[in-house]
Amino acid sequence: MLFDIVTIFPEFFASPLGEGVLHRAIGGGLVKVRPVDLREYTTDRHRTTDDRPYGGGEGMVMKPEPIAGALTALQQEVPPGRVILLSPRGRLFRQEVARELAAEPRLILVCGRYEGVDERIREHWVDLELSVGDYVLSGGEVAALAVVDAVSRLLPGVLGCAASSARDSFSDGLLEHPQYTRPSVFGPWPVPEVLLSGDHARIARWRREQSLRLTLERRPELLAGAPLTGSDVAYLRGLGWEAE
Ligand code: 9D3
Repeated sequence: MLFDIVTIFPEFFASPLGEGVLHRAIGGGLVKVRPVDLREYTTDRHRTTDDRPYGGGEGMVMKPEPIAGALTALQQEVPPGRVILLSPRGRLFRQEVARELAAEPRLILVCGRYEGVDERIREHWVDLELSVGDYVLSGGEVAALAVVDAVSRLLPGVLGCAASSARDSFSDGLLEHPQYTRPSVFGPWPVPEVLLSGDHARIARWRREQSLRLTLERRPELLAGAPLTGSDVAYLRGLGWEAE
């Protein structure tokens, strides 16, 4: 899968793409990431990418011509990519969106800066607008990295079988159960006895109940979209859960 990232900070991506799972996926040829320097598509002496907003007001707006120039050049290549604008106004990027995007051969991610991009880019060039959450970032670059990372780990071969993304939290719609490793007693704190019991059915049930309890406590809205068994529902009701 190919990700093109249109940005005024192409160097931003070097270190995150040079470590860990993404680094190996790129090295193995499963993922290709190309930061595209927006300034290469400016035509003035100062390589200007932003300008003042019509109508007045604070801050600067990204000019349309360099972005349109970059997208025109990129879309000459085969296969064409879906153009995604990272923006605080976008659809919330969730695991479900990552799964949809993992089916594409190519994504072109456009990182905004300043107060935003000229609306005509959104209207005529952008296929999908994504936000990574309700907090203010300095620009789309950190969000673009989140998209590249979350989508890449869903591609066949990127994770080993042992780490398969099918077992990730969120793939079953619940928060993950607590994990422990050695030592079995750390200071005054022992590992829950059930995990040392060797009783795999009991361990599985304990983990499921922990997932359900944590999800009810911290993210109860997730329960409505999670596939729950009859015994899950019984357990949750015992904790006072009332499904709508
Ligand atoms: C003053 C109004 N602000 C909108 C909330 C302006 C503004 C703030 C920050 C406009 C752009 C930005 C830069 N942020 C992004 O480009 C961005 C973002 C984010 O800030 N939060 C969550 N997801 C994303 S994706 C791109």
